[in-house]
Amino acid sequence: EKGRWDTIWLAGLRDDEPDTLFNKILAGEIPASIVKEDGKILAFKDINPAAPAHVLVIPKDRDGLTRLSKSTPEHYEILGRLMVAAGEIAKDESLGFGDGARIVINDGAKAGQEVFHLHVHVLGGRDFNWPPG
Ligand code: IU
Repeated sequence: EKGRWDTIWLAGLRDDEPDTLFNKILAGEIPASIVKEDGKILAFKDINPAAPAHVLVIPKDRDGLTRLSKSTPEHYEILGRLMVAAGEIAKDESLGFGDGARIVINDGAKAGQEVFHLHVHVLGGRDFNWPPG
């Protein structure tokens, strides 16, 4: 079976950080419920949802983006794609989103980041508090 890497040009060439489990999802080696995909991004349901609707949006090529604070102007394009995809998902009623979503990036372990492959959390289907915990 063909892996998802097939669509990724120059994948990982600028990135020598350790792989994460998200690479196995990208490779189709562990199952994920995929809700959106194009050549650059993948969105899938969080395996341990923190809200009735909880989707993660990731770049297929991590390209050094273990966390958001590693981003540089070279990442403008992929970061825009991630944000637009997150906004589209956030209004998708078929996924359980309604009027309002919490869109979160945890940057670093202290902020709760566990998987060091940049991901945008799109949470919905309930009310959210501010400030976040
Ligand atoms: P965090 O921002 O790094 O804490 O978020 C990681 C998320 O990835 C967390 O919500 C996990 O439930 C989720 N996740 C997943 O959906 N599938 C996986 O195989 C793994 C983590 I590993």
